[in-house]
Amino acid sequence: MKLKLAIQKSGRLYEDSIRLLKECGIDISNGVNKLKADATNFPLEVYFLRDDDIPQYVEDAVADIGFVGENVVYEKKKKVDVVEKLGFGKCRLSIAVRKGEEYGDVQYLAGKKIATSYPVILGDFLKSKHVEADIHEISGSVEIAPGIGLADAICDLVSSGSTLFMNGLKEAETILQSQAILIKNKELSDEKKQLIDRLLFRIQSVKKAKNNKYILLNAPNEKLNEIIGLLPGMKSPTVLPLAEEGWSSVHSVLNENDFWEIIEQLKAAGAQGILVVPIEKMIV
Ligand code: PRT
Ligand code: ZN
Repeated sequence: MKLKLAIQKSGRLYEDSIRLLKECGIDISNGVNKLKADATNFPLEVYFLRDDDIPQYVEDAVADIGFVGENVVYEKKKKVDVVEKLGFGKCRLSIAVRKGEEYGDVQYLAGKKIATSYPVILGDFLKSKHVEADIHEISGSVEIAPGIGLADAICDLVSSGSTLFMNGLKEAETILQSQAILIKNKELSDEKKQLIDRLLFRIQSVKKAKNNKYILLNAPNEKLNEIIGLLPGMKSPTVLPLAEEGWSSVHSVLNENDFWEIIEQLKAAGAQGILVVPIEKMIV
C-alpha cells in the first residue's frame, strides 16, 4: 500500500516540495508532464496538481495528503486536517491601497470596492471587523485593479512587496500569515496514518535541523564552567581536551533564535576559534 501525496505541479511551491521530500530521503522519478510519480525508497506516490485543486482532492481521498499554501486551504474551506507547517512558501495576504491614500484603519474600507482572488478569507475578515465593502473577485493580476479604476483597494498575497510598489500601492492591513502546510484526509486507515507518522517524523527532523546549528569552540579550562553555562545544547555539551595544555574543545547545538546573542556572550567569556556548522537531520 502507498501513501498518495499531492503537490503543486509547477509554480512557487514545486521546487521546495521536491526538496523537502529529498531531504526526507525520498526520491521521486518525475518524467516531464507526468501526472504522478512513484517514490523509489518510501511507499509514496506523488500526484502533481494545481495548488487550488489540492484541498478538494485531499477531501475526496483522491490524495491522502497534500503540500499546499495555508491561503489556499483557508480560502477553499474543504474538510481536511492541517497536520504541520512546512517552513517554505512564506507570504502574507494583505489589503493594499493606492500609495497616496490616507488609510487610517479598517473603517477606511467601508463602502469601497476591493479586488481579490481571496473572497472567502477577505469576506470573513471584513465581517469580523463589521465593515461592509464590495468584494470584487478576479482570478489574476489583482494588483493592476486600482490603476485601471476597477477597484479602490486590493487583497492579495505579498512576499517582498515589490509588486505592490511597482503598481503604486502600499500595504494597509495584513489579514493572514501563510506558508506551505501538510494537510490530510479526515478518514484514513490506520495503516495510512502510520505512514504519515513516519513521513512527519522525517519532516520534523529536517525542520529542526534547519532551525539549529552545530557549534564547536575552544575554551580555556578556567572559563569552561562559565562557557558551558551559556550553552543550551540537546543534553549537555561535549567537552574534549585539546592537545594544548589548559584548553578544551566544546561542542553543542544552538537554536537560530538566540544564536547571535549566545555567540556574543561566548566570545565575551573567552571562547575562541568558534565554528558554526549546518545540521542535516536532527533526531531528538
Ligand atoms: O498553477 P497553480 O494554480 O498551481 O499556481 P498559482 O499560480 O495559483 O500559484 P503560485 O505558484 O503563484 O503560488 C503558489 C503558492 O505560493 C501560493 O498559494 C502561496 O501559498 C505561495 N506564495 C508565496 C505566493 C507568494 N509567496 C507570492 N508572492 N504566491 C503568490 N505570490 C504572488 C502574489 O500573488 C503577487 O502577485 O507574488 C506577487 C507578490 O510578490 P512580491 O514578492 O512582489 O511581494
Ligand atoms: Zn493556483
